[in-house]
Amino acid sequence: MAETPATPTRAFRLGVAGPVGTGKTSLIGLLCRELADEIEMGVVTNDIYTDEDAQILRAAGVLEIDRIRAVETGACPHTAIRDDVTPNLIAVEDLERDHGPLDLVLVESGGDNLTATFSPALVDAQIFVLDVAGGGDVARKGGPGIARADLLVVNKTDLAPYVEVDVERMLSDASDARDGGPVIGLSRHDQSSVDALTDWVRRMTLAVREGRHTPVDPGPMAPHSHADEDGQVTVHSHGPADAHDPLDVTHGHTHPHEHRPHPLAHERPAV
Ligand SMILES: Nc1nc2c(ncn2[C@@H]2O[C@H](COP(=O)(O)OP(=O)(O)OP(=O)(O)O)[C@@H](O)[C@H]2O)c(=O)[nH]1
Ligand SMILES: [Mg+2]
Repeated sequence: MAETPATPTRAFRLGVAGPVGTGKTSLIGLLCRELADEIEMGVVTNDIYTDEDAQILRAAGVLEIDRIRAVETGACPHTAIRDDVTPNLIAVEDLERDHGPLDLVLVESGGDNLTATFSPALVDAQIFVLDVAGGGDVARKGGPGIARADLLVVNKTDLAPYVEVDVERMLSDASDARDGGPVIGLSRHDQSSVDALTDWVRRMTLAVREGRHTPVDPGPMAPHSHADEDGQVTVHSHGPADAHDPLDVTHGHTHPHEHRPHPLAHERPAV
């Protein structure tokens, strides 16, 4: 894939966000296992205080160890993927310098709540991951990631019978919440669902490579709270990525007002 004349100067950056424990690292591990023989890949993980996710992926042996890099985000995992993306951009660029040319760099956000969205300044497209264990209603409840990520994955469908979730219903609710945007039900135990995911990633990688994909901002996160390292709980919101003044170091943390969705938020990607 790296030999095509239309090869862009940098890799396709694909973000993976979603609530804690829904299976973001597992999904990235699956993609590495399935695709690393055909495309050149790298991974950047974000954890609040550790590099645990990077270590899990390295231990799984799905990718050369040095192609998996960790960013420690500090108290608010959203900031690192939305407001100050510099540490992540540096990690991606270091990967490309050390192992390039790469076709695809996967960036995992720190797991948090339903509100996480990547800035288009960091990624070209994003996957939002839910799981059936979070409840069949979650997809219907919406949020910027559920509604407007480039792909919504409903993971761990194998667990549905144990948590009494009707997967078909959850998928159709998710599709409604996304105005028909792509939704994939996934289980690592169901190869056809893994194939659907890898097909989507292949098509998106090609679309980015051929200049057919325009990055879309799903919109800002809802106001939310975090306990800081000193135990203080701060409520804050993150603004539209394109409106962020990089010189304003207080942005998003001292004025907990809401922002309107980005004007491009309803455009659909090419695939
Ligand atoms: N049954 C089942 N379990 C899964 C599947 N995918 C992931 N898991 C399990 O879900 C748990 C959480 O998976 P992770 O991949 O660590 O989730 P995560 O979203 O990266 O978690 P954080 O980074 O901590 O937010 C692990 O125990 C996985 O083994 C699946 O398809 N089926
Ligand atoms: Mg993880």
